[in-house]
Amino acid sequence: MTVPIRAQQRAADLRAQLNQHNYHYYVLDDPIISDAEYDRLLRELQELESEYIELVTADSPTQRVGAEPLLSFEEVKHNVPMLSLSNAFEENEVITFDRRIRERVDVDVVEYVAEPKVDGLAISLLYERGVLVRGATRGDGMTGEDVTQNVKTIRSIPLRLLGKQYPRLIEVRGEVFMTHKGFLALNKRQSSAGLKQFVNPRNAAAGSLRQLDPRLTAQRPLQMFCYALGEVDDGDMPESQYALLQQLRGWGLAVSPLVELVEGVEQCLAYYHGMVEKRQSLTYPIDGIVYKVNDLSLQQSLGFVSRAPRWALAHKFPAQEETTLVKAIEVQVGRTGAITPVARLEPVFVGGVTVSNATLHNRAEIERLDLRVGDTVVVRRAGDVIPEVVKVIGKRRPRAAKGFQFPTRCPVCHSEIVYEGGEGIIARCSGGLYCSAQRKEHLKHFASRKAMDIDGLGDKIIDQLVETGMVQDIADLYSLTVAQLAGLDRLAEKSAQNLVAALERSKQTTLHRFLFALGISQVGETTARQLTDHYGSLESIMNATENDLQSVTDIGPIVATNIYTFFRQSHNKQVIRKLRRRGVMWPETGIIKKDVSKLPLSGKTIVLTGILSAMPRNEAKARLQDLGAKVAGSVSSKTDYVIVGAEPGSKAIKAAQLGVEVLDETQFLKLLSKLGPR
Ligand code: 5U1
Repeated sequence: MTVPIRAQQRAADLRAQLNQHNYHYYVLDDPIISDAEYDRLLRELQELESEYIELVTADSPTQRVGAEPLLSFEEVKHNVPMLSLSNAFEENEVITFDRRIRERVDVDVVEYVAEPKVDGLAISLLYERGVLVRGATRGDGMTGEDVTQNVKTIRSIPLRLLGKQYPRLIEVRGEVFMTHKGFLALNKRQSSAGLKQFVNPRNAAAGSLRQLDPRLTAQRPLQMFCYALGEVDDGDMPESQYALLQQLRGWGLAVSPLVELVEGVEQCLAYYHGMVEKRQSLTYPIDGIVYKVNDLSLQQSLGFVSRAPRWALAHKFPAQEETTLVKAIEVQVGRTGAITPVARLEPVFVGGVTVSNATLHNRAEIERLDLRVGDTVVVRRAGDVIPEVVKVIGKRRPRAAKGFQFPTRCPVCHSEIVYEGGEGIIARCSGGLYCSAQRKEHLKHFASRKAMDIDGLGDKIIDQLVETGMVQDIADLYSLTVAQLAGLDRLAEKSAQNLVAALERSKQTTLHRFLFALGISQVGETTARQLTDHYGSLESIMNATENDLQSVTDIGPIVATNIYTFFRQSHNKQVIRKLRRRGVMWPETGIIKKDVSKLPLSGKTIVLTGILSAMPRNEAKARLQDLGAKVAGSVSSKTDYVIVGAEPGSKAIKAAQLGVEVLDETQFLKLLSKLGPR
C-alpha cells in the first residue's frame, strides 16, 4: 500500500514533537505539555503506524515497548573496554590522587569535573547515524550483554539523537538507576503479586535490565545519566569533559544536573562535603563522588593503570554503620576449603539491606576485635562489600559473653585444619573433595549462571544431591534421571523434568565457561576468556607449561602454577574425560568452525518471532544452529529469513520493510525436514 504524503508528513512531525517533549521532560526536567497531551500525540502516532505499517521506524517513540521475549542475551564485545574507577575512602587518598596528577603533568592547579556517583549499573549505548542501535551491559568490562530491547524502554534514553551534528558512530556510557520511590513502589507491587523483593535500588535496576521480556522492563521505573564516551567514529569531539557533558545534553541525553567544574583538591573536597549533606534529599541513590580531570588531552597523557584511568577517582561516602548483637560465631567452609569465621547477628538494617551475618575474615581478626558471643558490635556495609564487624562496644558486654575457640578440625568432614599464609592466617580444611562442604560449593560454582548456567539447580538441591551421595563429582550431574530427582525433597516431577532438560542444554557450552566452571583456584571469568583466546582448545591449555601459561595476558606465576597443577591431577583429568563422555561440548577454534562451514544453513542469519506451535522456541533455535545457522535476536538487512509463528510482533513488520524473506511455521517445518533429520 502506498502511504499518502500527508500521513508521512504527520508521522514525521509527531515523531519530532514527541522526541522534543521527551527531551524537555527527561533531560531539561522542564516539561512543556501535560502528560495527557503527550499521550494524545503518542496515540495518534500509534494509530497512523498501525494503519500504515510502512511508517514504523526503529527510532519511533512507539517502538519503546512491544519487542518479544528473548531466549538469552547475546554477548557484546566492547571495542573500547569499559573501565572501572579507582576508589578513595579517605581525604588523604584524594589529596594523593591530585598530587600525583600535578606531578605527572606538571601543572599547579588541576581543573576537575565533579559529579555524584549514582548507584546503578553501567550501560553502553551505541548510536549509528544518530539512531540507537544497541544497548549493552558492562559485563566484565571487555564483554557485556546485549540489552537493546530493554534499554529502548527507558524513556530518558533517546532513540534518536537531537540535532544533526553527531559522529557517524558514537558510543555513550552512563549509569542506569532506579529512584528510591520507584524502588519502594516496585517492591510493593512485587509483594502483592507474591514475587521476590529486591534488596536495594541498584539490585532492582540490574534485575530489571536483565529481564528477557522487555515488556517487564518497560514497567520498571528506570532512568539514565550519561557521563562518558566509548567508541567514536568520524566526528569532532569537544576538548574538555565538561564540554562533552554539555554536548551529550545537546544531543538529548540526560546528564546529572549536579555536575560542577571545580579547581584543585580543596574544591573537590568542598563539593564532596556539600553532597554528603545533600545526599538524603536526592531522589536516587548515590554512593560517592567522581572527580575527573577536565582537560581531555591531559586525560590522554595521564593514561591508565591496570583497568582504571589515572585521571578519575571515585571518592566513596563513608560506609553505613549500625549496632547489633552477636548471637553466635560459626565457621564456613568455602569451595577451596578456606575456613572463614562468620558472626550470626540479630538482623539489622544497614546500608540499604537487612544484615544478619558478617564476615570475621580469619582467626586473627576475632582476636583483634576481642569478639565474644553476646557482644554488641558495630557492623558496616558499603555498597556491594560483604558486611563486617567494625568494633565491639566493650561497655555493653554482658557477663555471660562467651569467647570463641577456633576449631582444629573441619566442622563438616572432621579433616585436620591446616594454616597457610603469613602468620598462618588462612585456615583451610585439608579434606579436599572428600569434604562434602567443599563438594557442595564446587557444584554450586559449576552450576552458576556464568559457568555452566544450569537453570533450576539451586543450592538446596545440590545440598541434597551431595548429602544423599547421588552426586560425587560434577560429571555425576549428567547421569541424573527424572526419577532420581523427583525423589528429592520438594522437587516435583515437572521441576525434575525441567532440571534434566536444563542439564542437557548446559552440555552445549563454550570453552571459557567450561574452564571457569572447573573452579581452578584464581581462574575467574576473565582469565578463562584470556586462556581461551590464547590457546583455542582445552588440550592446548592442559598441555601448556607453567612458563608458557605466563605468556597469557594477566597470568602471573601463581595462577600459572594453579592451572598447571590442576591439570596434572589424575582425578581432575578423569572428571574432564567423564564430562566429555557424557556429552559436554564446546566449539574449539579450528575444529567446529570447519564443520560448521559445510552445514546446509551455514552463513545464514535467521530470526524467530511469534509463538511456534510445533516445538518450543529453544528447540527451534537449537535445530537451526545444528544446521549451521546463526539465530539472531533482531531483524536487520543482514537477516536471511524471519520465521513467523502466531501473533508476530514488530520483527515481522521490520522484515516486511526490509524485504527479508518470511517463512511461516509450515514452511519452516518443511525446511527442517528437507535439510536434515533430527
Ligand atoms: N558519575 C560517574 N560515574 N562513573 C562511573 N562517572 C563515571 N565514570 C566512570 C564510571 C565507571 O568511568 C569513567 C572511567 C568513564
